[in-house]
Amino acid sequence: MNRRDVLRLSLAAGGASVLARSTQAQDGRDKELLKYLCPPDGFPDQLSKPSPKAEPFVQKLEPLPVKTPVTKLDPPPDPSAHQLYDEFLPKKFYEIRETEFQWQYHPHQPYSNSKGQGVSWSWGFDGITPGPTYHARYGEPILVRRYNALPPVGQSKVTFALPSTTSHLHNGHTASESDGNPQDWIDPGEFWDHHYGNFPSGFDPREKLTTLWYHDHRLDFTASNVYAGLAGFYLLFDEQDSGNENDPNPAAWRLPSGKYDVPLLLHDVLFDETGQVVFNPFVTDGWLGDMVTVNRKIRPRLEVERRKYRIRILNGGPSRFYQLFLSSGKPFTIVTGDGNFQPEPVRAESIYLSVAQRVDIIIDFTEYKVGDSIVLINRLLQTNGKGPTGILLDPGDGILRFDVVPSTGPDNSRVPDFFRPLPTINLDEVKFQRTWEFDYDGGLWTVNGRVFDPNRIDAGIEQGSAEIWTFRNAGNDWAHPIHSHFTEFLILEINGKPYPYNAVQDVNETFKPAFGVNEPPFKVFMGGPRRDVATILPGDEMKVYMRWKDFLGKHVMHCHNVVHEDHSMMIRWDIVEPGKGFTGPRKAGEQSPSIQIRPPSIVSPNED
Ligand SMILES: [Cu+2]
Repeated sequence: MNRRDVLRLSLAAGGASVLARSTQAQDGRDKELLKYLCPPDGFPDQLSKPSPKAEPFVQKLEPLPVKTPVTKLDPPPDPSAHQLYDEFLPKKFYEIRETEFQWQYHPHQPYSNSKGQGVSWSWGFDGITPGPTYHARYGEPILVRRYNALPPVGQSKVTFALPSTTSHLHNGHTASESDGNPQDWIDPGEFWDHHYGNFPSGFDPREKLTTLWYHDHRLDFTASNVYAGLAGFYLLFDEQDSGNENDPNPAAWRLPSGKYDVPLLLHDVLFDETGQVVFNPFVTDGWLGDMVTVNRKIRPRLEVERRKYRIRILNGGPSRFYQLFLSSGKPFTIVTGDGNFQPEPVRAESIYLSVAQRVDIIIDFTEYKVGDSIVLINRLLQTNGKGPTGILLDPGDGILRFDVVPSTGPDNSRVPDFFRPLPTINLDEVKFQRTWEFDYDGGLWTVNGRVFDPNRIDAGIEQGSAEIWTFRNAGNDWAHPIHSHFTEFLILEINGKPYPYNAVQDVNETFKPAFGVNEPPFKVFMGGPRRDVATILPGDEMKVYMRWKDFLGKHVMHCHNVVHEDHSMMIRWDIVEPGKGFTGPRKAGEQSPSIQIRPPSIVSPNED
């Protein structure tokens, strides 16, 4: 009997579930009842009506605009509304508006009209999707005032999403009140101030991040609102990753910069025959589109000079996982995973990207000739929203074509051999060990058997402490990309095997025969030793180390298959004062997860 059977029996014994009784007559009646609880059976396969055809690689990808600051905000921000405001006084102010508009996904009909204008109703920031890119710097705090300028319910042309919004800076080291917590939504006509301190956790330079993104996080409507277009990039620079490949400062790494630093946001989208975006909120498995878009353009092409580029790839979801390759078969040079610089560049032929994961890669197009075309392809087969199959398609779907053109000047960019060390793991800081089991119960996605309640605190975490969390996927045919706000995961163990700290070649870590392939004949980068998305494939268990510094307040941890998050795979955790940590609800007889002694199963990777 597996754990889920146990759960069913225990529910039945308590009379709590109409789904768990066993007689056949009962089963029939329960099925009848089920239609009132769950989406009705017999939904057409969501991809049974494919999107209208769109010729690939016909539209040229243009650079995303960079957000510019304003001189002042009226009314001025309220310092008392923010933690550490005086310590991190904003040096720049921004205003951004969430708006509705018609977007051009593709220049041909039906995606555009006869005049060549895009017809797809969309949401975004300042009239575009993805929204403008923030270029932020460590040591330069900013304040972003975000207006909800969407039409009210009933007037919006995007009918599947809710014009009630909150904007999360994915993995910013951000105080609760500026984090875009799912509860902190605003309605049309309202605004919210986000204070971004742009300092590394605990002022530890090893905690610095680079490629972040912002996206809607509205309670119960994250999937629909992000899918409608509410997402964009937030890039952090410092004196090493300075954003200037000609930087005379000897500390600067001089990675490809400016127009040679290209963020790419992937979303898979389904369209109807008139070119409008289709989304069904009653499909709770997850949502797939058959048109992979890059910066909300269907299969574009990017002209690249024959020189080095930094390409930042983000999987914006809602539910698709990718396994990326280059059509040339050449390996990627990977420099970051989930916004964390790898200690050293990693070479791998393939990149595994679950929802919300990012990689920064360097492609040196001098390895190709002018006139060459190289296609970024996805080979991972996924047939429903629950998770990928593990089967690799041959040759796979082309997402983006790089067309090599002559270089226009010298390439002074470099790729250093070493970036920065990872933050240390100090097990003496550990106050609690907690286990989170991700499952599917009674038609909903659950964490430890419960659905999200924004008023229930599932973990009280002491400010300044560390904890060890275990993520367990109780299912055998779905995958969960687990994301916790505010702080990063340092991986300790995957499926009982110690994870090599400072792993330079983080490859093939969870591939197993049961998941479709034996040992793949190439290296796969799965995210690196430090990440903010812990992907647990069927049956996986991952043990991670995390530490919380600087702020107090409420945050969340959730599945970043955002359809799972909305239905309702999320927990609330709060950072509380030192010495006041606590556990969430416990089953009768269950021990407190707090520990006084070092867990015997784990040896600190810093020690030898
Ligand atoms: Cu999930």
